[in-house]
Amino acid sequence: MNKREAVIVVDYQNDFGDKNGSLYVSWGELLAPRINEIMKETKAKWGIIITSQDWHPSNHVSFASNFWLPAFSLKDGEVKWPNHCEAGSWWADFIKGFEKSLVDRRVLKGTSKDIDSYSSFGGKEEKTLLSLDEILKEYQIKLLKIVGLATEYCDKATVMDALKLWYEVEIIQSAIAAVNVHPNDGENALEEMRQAWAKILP
Ligand code: VGL
Ligand code: ZN
Repeated sequence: MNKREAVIVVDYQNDFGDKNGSLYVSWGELLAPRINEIMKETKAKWGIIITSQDWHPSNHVSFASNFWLPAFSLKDGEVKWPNHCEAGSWWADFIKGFEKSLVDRRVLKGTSKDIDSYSSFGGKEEKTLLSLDEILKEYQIKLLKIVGLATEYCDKATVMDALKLWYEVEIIQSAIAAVNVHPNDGENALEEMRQAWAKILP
């Protein structure tokens, strides 16, 4: 039998995929058909689909506005972002065209004021408070297919955590996109993931 697999759809949310989103990732909204296709392939093999969502309070530690700093400034070596993905807002909802009816489980992350998590593994399911790792163990999942946004932040952090937890990891290049605050950030992140033994698939 094949290894049980899951698709992790990372932060496929309006703030990253709407042209007026505060952290718009170019082409982000165009990934929906490809992400849907990957989800269907996995479901056909009895795999499961899990989403993560950035879900921040308005006083969140990652927001530049809470330090009276301009967006994208560095503080203690970390990027401070424009306000994004505020819990319950339309901006935190899934991007149009994404087939949310295929989703089995949802985790939310960055939900408390002082804690941020780029990685989906920092997320918890709202009702059960189960972590992503606990959910995956429940289904005996061994192989993860990572899709969603953005390549060099939440995708990379999720891939690195997954590898540390001994999952087999595939990242699907046609189903991710980079913010590119600096021009080659996306490319560099892919190279780092490759060197950490993630499989990069077209
Ligand atoms: C993300 C910046 C801030 C992401 C989340 O989903 O990649 N990037 N919060
Ligand atoms: Zn965030």
